[in-house]
Amino acid sequence: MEEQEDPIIDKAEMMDETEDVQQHLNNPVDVSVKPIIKQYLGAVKKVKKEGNRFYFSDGDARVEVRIVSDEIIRVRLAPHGVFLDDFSYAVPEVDQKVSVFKMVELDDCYTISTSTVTCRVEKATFHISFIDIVTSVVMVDEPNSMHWEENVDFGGYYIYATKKCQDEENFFGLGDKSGNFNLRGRRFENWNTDAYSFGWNQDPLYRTIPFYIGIHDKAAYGIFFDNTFKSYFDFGEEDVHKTSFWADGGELQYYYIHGPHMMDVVKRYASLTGTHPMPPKWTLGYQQCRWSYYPEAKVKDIAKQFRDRKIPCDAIYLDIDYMDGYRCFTWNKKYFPDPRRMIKELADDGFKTVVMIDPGIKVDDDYWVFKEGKDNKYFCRRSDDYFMEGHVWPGRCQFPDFTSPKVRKWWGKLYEELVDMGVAGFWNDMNEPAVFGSGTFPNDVRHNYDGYRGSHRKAHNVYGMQMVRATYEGLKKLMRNKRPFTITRAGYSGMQRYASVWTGDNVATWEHLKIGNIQCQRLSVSGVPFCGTDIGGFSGEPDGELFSRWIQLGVFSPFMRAHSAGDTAEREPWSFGDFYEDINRKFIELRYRLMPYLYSVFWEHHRYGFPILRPLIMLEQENVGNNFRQDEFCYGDKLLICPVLEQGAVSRKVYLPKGTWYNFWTHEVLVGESEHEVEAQIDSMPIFVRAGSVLPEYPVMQYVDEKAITEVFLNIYHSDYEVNSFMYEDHGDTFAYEQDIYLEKKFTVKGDEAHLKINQNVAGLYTPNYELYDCNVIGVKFKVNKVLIDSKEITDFSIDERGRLRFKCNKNFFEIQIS
Ligand code: MIG
Repeated sequence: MEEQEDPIIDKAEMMDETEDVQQHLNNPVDVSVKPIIKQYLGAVKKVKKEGNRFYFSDGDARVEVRIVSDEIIRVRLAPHGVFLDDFSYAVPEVDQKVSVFKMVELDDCYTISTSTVTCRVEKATFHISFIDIVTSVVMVDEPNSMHWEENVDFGGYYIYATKKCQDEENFFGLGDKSGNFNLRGRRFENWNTDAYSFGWNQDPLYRTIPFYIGIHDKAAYGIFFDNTFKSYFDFGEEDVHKTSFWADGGELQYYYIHGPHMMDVVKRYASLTGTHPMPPKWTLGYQQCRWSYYPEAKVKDIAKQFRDRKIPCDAIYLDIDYMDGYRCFTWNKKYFPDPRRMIKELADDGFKTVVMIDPGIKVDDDYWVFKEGKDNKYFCRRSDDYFMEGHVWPGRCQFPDFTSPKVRKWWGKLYEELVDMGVAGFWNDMNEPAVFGSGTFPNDVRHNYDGYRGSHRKAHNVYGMQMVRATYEGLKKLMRNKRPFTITRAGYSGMQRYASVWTGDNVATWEHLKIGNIQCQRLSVSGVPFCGTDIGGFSGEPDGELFSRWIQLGVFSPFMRAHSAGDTAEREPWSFGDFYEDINRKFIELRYRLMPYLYSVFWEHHRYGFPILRPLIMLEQENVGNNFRQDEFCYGDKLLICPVLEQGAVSRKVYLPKGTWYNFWTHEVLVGESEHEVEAQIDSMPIFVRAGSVLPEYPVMQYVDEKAITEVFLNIYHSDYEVNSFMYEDHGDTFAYEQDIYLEKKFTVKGDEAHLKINQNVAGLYTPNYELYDCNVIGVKFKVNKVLIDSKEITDFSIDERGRLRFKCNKNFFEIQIS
């Protein structure tokens, strides 16, 4: 943080903090007699600057404007002058690098400007607006925007903020909603909920991400309302001219995040809340789950069928039935007499074992986990000091308070035996938290909240995130330098630092295929990259066609797992007969072929904050007016995916964004900014590759790292304009990348009617084992005479039956020239 000179604030009186607090304490609000009244900010009377924070006061209430970075500004409100402790589970560190900012007092307002944004505070009305210095796009408070109501039931305040909703404005984000991608015209609630068999537009669902992106006049900005209480967003539903957000408690605190591109906003939100660590590479493989595979013979049979049928698969899941009476961290010895041996045998065959762990701990004095939790007072208690008890799978249960650092530490260690046995991944379910009957905990349950104590009203939405955080942090220690793999159902902003997510209990319908497709895109732009749906649908029965279409989409879900409820018919890739089995195999194989690309895209997320899935509007922000082609998206920035979501479809309409695109299957070249009807028989799905891409490909394997790679295919797509591609490589399962042990390769492709040039730039400390690239150059526009690799002519090239120019070259090449 660079210290700034205090700007001159002539007329503003410096405020005396102690006096303010004292005044508030002397006049406590008597909630028993006071009717609910909305309270508003008066005119700005005092201003004070402290480092990168500016305090504005109307004499009683105070507003803090904090310059987080050149592009992020945080606003907080203290109704009676006293701010809450500055603690957040979402944002580990508020301040980022700030270069220069400056406050100026004008007749009617104060302005605080960084190099990109001006925040303006009106003296008379206390309205706050943000003006993008480059595009002049604004986000403006509505009259009486920030206000509050005393909460007579619980104490504290209901807090509100209202902004102007521009005529042409559209809204995106909020992570876990099940309707159209564009949120305009709708109101939402955030309260983590076990939403079994949820439907289109059902709200709330499992996760809370109080972050949205507004776009108008072709420019985007973001608002992150970092409040864990039950919160609400209204995007012009109640009043088409207003956007509001409010919460049932806590502090009115939000970050304004500057654009102007949606990608900028998403990346900056990631700079606040973090990105997903690099996952173990095998977790990008296909994963097979069911409620539940048991006993051991069944698990083994499933594994064997994958190998016999040559359908790649990396993981098999054990749902709750592997436990002894649903007691976490135990085994049902009847079903699994020797889990260590079984896990080893599965591992020898290339399968990782992933197991379920729930938060509910069975009340049973003979059960060590319960006893430890009880003796150490790790379980949540009610306001009258009785334990919070509820029924879940094991029967009567108590629940660890994961918002306590001590409890998290304990919980993390409980995984020791499972890790030692070789379990490779952990699946945390029911952590909304879900309780049979009542749904969740009562509001009065108390939580440690990392020392900032509070009731369940404050802790509910972070309970799941703190559970999986405890899991992740514990595993990280237990596994030494290996990458843990965790999956969570519930979460809050920032959960991506600890876990992947699945979208919960969806349904085997075509509508749910559509919901899931949008949901994953929405999670992606809301900071949660490693997401996927239960392929096939959790409840209900898909037919072969629906299952295959879901597998096809699933290839392009960052997390690819088939799952189904116990009362449904068998649900493996071969369950629908040979015809569909072949289609499913072909697409699961595609996932493995694309592995080096998928892994590189993950790195781009981890390192630079790019989302993995990029909705079409992220490519063409000008097309946001409606839900235009919300079913298409890019995986990374090279592959455009157009899933088939209609029963019986044999073709579909696609829109290709700006640029030149190759049909992945046929290599046909199409020019963008146009619509096309493309063939999409059941054994195919339209995929397009951006011209100029270098798409690395592995040979098909039955599981990740089955065989040592001896050659990597490079699919090089001719382009008339210069295009860069990236490829990332590392050990695949360690944290060595944090010590910079990885390789980042940059390929540049540029061609014309007579030439094509491919450059490679390699940076980093990792050395892959293979020596060669098997190059396939697609779309060369001329008859090839000469191929030069680092200025040396090679004669060993050919044109194959599909017109591709093929040759091998050393992986360290610098320049390939084709003419
Ligand atoms: O009450 O563990 O969403 O994936 O198979 C149901 C059994 C509990 C809900 C999860 C689902 C899982 C199931 N669980």
